[in-house]
Amino acid sequence: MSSQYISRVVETVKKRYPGEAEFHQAVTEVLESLSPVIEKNKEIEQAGILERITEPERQIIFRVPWIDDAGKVQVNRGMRIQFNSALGPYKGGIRLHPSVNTSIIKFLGFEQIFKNSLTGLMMGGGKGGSDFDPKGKSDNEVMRFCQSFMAELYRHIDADTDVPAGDIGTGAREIGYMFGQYKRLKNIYHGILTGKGLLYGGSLVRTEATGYGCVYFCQEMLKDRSSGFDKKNVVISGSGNVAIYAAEKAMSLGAKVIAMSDSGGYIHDADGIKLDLVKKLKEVERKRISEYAKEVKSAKYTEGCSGIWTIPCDIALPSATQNELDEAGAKTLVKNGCTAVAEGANMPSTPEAVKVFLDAKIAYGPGKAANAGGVATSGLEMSQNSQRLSWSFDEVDAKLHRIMENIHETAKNAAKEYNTPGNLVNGANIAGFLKVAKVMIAHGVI
Ligand code: NDP
Ligand code: 2IT
Repeated sequence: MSSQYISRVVETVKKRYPGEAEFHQAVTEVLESLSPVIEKNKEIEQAGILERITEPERQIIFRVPWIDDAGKVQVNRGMRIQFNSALGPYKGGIRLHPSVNTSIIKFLGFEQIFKNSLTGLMMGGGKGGSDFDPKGKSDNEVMRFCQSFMAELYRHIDADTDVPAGDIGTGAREIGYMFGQYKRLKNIYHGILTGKGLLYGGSLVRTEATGYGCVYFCQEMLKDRSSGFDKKNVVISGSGNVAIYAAEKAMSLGAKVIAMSDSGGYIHDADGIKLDLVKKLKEVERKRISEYAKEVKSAKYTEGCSGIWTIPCDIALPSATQNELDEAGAKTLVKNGCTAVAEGANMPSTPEAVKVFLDAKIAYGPGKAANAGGVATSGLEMSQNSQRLSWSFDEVDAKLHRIMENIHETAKNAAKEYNTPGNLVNGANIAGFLKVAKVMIAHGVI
């Protein structure tokens, strides 16, 4: 009965949004976990919760025209998907990457509903973005794009309505330009974005939060196996915001990070990655990771991304992008002795890869649980903005740490309660979903 309900809703989503492969993947993965919950709570089907939770409350798609440095008019497509506001204002990042389309933003927005629910903070789920590519653009071009993007988006967001933040391609620079344009258009100075600079309302630890949080989550999984990060070899894909601070925290706990990557390829440094150099290359100079191997003798650069999973390691933290770790990669990781995978990125493992990890019974933390530290700290930034106060680094870090411990505990307990002990995919989906479903029922059919 419950599985018929689930297949019916999955089929409706596929029919309504043909060709949106990533969105279908995310919906299927979450809904397939929910069968025992729907069996036990009949009012979920009666209230049409699955039909409603898979349909965004609002989708805004808009033109973003801007003028490049050569004086030529460029046009990108901007969007914001306000997916679910049962638990609070829509909350989620803005992705700037040429691959952005409605499927990608919808999958991210859908995942965000359950992730935000797991944080225990009052935030709904949403996501936005554009197919604009910040790579190779001048600061002025990025500024003109961000101003044009916000010239439409400002109508649809507010501190208690929808609060965007960073994601791939959107960092401190882009958030600054977007904040400035919002303030100018609305003549209001308040927390309409998170990930803001520390001088204008940002929170300490937000920059580090997703990476640190991912490592805190992984630590909890390892504790259950009487293990930890000390002296472990760690492979991290990506070399952006999430990857860099996952590496920093893993190293501070005694691990050796031996590989990182970007969309061009990966570096393997058996002596341990020199993170200061990665930060300089990526955060300051915006260069390619291949430059690392030119400066460090012990490092080898290999073109292409998927090979990174062939490097033997104890712990893998995929922190670049969706579907970057496939079945072959997962099998190789397990064969080479990897005992823990915690996802810094959103949906980096394909469904086949997830199955390999679950079947092998290694510690596996899905993105919506393991990378929730970023949005959780965004929630803390919103709290500080509302109070007009700034908390210290240690205070925010301690709160983040506690939230990640709680998410792990919550997912673990839900997995146990619904008869799949140790399966944090089911646990995170069930726990994240139940809270939203109960509130949607309380709010009536809207
Ligand atoms: P950044 O833009 O800072 O870095 C992204 C990194 O991933 C870069 O190294 C980039 O390489 C690589 N990458 C991006 N797209 C691809 C691709 N198609 N193939 C291979 N590599 C790619 O983004 P973040 O670090 O912020 O985001 C990384 C992941 O973490 C994303 O999945 C994001 O959704 C997720 N996430 C981010 C949070 C945050 O707070 N920032 C919070 C929770 C999750 P290159 O430079 O060559 O493009
Ligand atoms: O995927 C994510 O959780 C983010 N990009 C962060 C969202 C946020 O609002 O901080």
